[in-house]
Amino acid sequence: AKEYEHIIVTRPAPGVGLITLNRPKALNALSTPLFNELNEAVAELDGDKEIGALVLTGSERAFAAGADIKEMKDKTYEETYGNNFLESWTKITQLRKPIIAAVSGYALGGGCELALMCDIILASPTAVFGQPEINLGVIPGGGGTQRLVRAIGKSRTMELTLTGRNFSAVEAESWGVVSRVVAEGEGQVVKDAVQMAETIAKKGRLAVQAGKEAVNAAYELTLAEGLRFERRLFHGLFATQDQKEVHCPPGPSSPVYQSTR
Ligand code: CO8
Repeated sequence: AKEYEHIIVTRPAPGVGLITLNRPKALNALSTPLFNELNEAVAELDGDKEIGALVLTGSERAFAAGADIKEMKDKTYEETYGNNFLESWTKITQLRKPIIAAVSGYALGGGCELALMCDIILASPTAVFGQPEINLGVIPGGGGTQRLVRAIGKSRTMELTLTGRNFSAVEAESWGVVSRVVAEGEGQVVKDAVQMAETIAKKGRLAVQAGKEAVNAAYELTLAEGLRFERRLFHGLFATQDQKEVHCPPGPSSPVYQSTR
């Protein structure tokens, strides 16, 4: 496997790629060099036939404590607008395969936004989310205001964006930001995320890709358009080998489901 400076890429289970952010001294602060590596690793895993799902994680202490304040603080308007700063930080949203964020510790600012770019978020009880950008005289720039509104509504998003207060794993779960909070314990959130990724990796690849595409379409289309889009993808899956291999309802007598990937 390729060696990177800011991330570690491993394959902890069949069909699963695990990317670990690895800037421990800076609590995984996000920078353009880090995203260059992340984008390269994600593109490689997305194109790898052996891989069916990805997990993105940080350390016990921090998923990511936001954009690197040291890199950002002296930037000018000309540099940010002129060079479309952050444009390369959202490539992960173009991934075809599912990606699960396994969040432990701080997921602040860009860290929270990076988790929100993933398809599923699992949180450790220690997870702390927040959009503290207002304290730095800016606002979220990686989709926080938009993705949070869709996840938790306007009033809560306004409160979080305008006060900059953090929110806990329990709040994140009760609001639906994360799909669940896992049991306590070091490494537990990564273990659970890898297990979930392994489950997904065993399903028919085209069906998984279509499922992700359909759910994401719900963010952008009207209900009528979304329903038609879903139906068309559903119809299309009847052309796949995977669909032909499942003949009867699940149960003790059903044939073993072999995905063609
Ligand atoms: N950038 C750079 N370095 C950081 C960052 C950061 N965001 N966060 C922490 N660090 C560094 C600290 O400077 C410190 O380094 P050193 O030891 O060299 O001084 C080290 O990490 C450890 O941090 P602390 O000593 O502060 O650790 P504490 O446990 O006392 O505090 C906190 C942890 C509460 C997380 C604290 O570090 C903190 O408040 N960090 C900043 C959080 C923040 O404001 N983040 C938002 C940044 S703005 C942003 O993200 C814009 C989003 C852009 C879009 C991104 C799209 C994906």
